Amino acid sequence: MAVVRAEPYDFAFDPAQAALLIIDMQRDFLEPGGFGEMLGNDVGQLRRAIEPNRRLLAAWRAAGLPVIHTREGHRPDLSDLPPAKKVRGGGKTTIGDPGPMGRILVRGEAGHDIIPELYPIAGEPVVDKPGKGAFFATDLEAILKHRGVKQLVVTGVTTEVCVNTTVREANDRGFDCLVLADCTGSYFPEFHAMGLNMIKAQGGIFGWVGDSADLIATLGASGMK
Ligand code: C5J
Repeated sequence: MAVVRAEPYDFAFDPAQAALLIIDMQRDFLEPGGFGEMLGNDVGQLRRAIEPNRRLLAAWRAAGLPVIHTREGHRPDLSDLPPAKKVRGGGKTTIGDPGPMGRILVRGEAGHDIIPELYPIAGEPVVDKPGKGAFFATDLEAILKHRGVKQLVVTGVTTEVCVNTTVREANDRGFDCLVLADCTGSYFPEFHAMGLNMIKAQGGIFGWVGDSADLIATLGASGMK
């Protein structure tokens, strides 16, 4: 057991029971010219999380600990896309329509895939999820259970949407979540801050919030790097 500095109090990190869960670091959300930018969002707000994630992923892989990636998206026939999600926002271009990097949020399309900087390697499961939460309609819980995982280090985008939803789902299932502030991001800085506040409020009602440098130092100090 090692201690990682976090809020609202230090996180008792047990590498034997921990997995890194990287949420939706997909090209359409993060890359200039993608769907996120097409909607008028500043992708720079998300891109600042790439380098901290890249450093953490390298240290985590070097320590030999499990990594799981998620992608938000739908089957090409859109049979798993709720009609309400299809029309939400009332935009001209919605999920499943042709977008700048292929059909928007459709599995197999370029924009749906994970950015090259954090691309999964062999042995790292990729969980394709139709919703915001990574546990809804996926086999994530089974994957974690079979590997004996009880703690999740959670990173990715966006802080207030898919990261927050997943952390809440994980918390209700009995997982301890450490969310890394510098490895998460939102198009809206105020939502990023508030999304993290909501996790760590009331004595860590959904989990802990920390920083990648402290976790990497802990990985190094315990001889796992
Ligand atoms: C995620 C979204 N990944 N903001 N999706 O947060 O729609």
